[in-house]
Amino acid sequence: MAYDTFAPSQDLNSGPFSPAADSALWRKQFLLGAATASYQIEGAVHEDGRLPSIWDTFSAIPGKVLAGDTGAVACDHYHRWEGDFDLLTALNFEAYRLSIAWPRVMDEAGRPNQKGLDFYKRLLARLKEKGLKTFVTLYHWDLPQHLEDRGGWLNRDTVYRFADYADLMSRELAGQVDAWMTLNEPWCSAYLGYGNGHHAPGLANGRFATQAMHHLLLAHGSAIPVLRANDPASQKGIVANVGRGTANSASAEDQRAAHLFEVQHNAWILDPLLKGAYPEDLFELWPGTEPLVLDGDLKTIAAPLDFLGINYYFRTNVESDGGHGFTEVPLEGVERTQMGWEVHPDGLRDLLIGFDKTYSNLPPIYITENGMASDDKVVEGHVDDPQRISFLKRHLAAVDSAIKAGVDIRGYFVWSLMDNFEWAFGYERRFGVVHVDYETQKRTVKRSAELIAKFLAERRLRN
Ligand code: IFM
Repeated sequence: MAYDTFAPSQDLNSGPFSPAADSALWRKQFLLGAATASYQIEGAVHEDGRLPSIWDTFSAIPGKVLAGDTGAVACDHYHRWEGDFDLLTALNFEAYRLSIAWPRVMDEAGRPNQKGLDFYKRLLARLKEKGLKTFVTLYHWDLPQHLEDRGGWLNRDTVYRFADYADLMSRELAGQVDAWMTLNEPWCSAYLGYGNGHHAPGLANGRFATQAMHHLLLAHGSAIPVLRANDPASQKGIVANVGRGTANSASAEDQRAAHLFEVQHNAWILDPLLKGAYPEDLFELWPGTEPLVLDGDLKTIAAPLDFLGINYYFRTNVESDGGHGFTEVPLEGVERTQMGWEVHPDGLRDLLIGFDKTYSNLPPIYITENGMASDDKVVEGHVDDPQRISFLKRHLAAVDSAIKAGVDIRGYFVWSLMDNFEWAFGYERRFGVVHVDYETQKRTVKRSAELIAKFLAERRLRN
């Protein structure tokens, strides 16, 4: 597929990674970190008692992942984490977001796997020694396969298993975690995993998607009081990926289509979390897919949050499909990334300001992921990634303008610390600020990371 290319200007290529002088990003309290996820970096899928996850199963099926890639080795972070953490500090990051692999820490009977627990204890202890804030996601898509064999997120029992898992982890890791996130991007787990089958476990049924979403959100809501009881000093939240939808024309039908796009991508998750109800429009879009909701479920889901994690990547331009839905109309001549995703920083600002208006109880926000993939190459020991530098600058400026408009945003995590297993796209798509050579596992700091490190060093001196 050919995408509109990005032409780097001298300024974007080598200019300072410096927010404006009056930017909130200079404040010490605004956290700047890097994010990763277990299955995407750890590898070591058969070591120390780790059980198979749905991604081991799914990626082993021919045709599901580009080039037949799997997370079996990934960045070999399970063995190389010390060096990776040295990079984190060399780059002056102040916070690190990681996820725990559920199949590494619990066996089929729900008993702890000590070796798996010890791995994460060592990681968190080292991060604390280095003075980094620790943000820990409990579920970043690697469901134990034995739970999927019993219906996965379609089975209400998985909700209770998740609460047990949250209980174990928060008892074991209490005091080592600054912020817990129950789920990463339930939209992807539900829609891509059970609605269109692009992700594990690969099921494709609209009714499954809404039921899986309900159970995911219920698992989140059931875990929050458990986390509060076991680890009271930490913050508790959830991470939602949000999408900006814009209308292809000013017609009422296309405006409605853009609204429905955002209902499907954002309100589907944020309304139950923050209003205790699913948006009615959702079922206009997908008639007959209402999930089975038991008394009290929505109250559980709407448990108060200490923060909301927002992941943002791109905008989608849509028009009415002539019925109750929308179809994408890709814009011509716009800048895109290696994923084909449009670069649209204003979408982030507009969504943040919109959420602040829509939800009177919107908790403080962390941007828990933002970044882009490019086809980065090591040339004479260096990786030039001008588009990423420009992308990050513009998205940080969008965050800053949302803060200036009154949105309470406390931090930003770049996705990702290093190139990694990009799910159905395997290793081809490189999101890292550190390059990984998958043959040798050599890490090379990209130019974008050098500039972030410079900015953070300067900020440290000023504060
Ligand atoms: O790599 C993913 C991550 O696991 C979840 N959020 C989006 C990223 C880029 O696709």
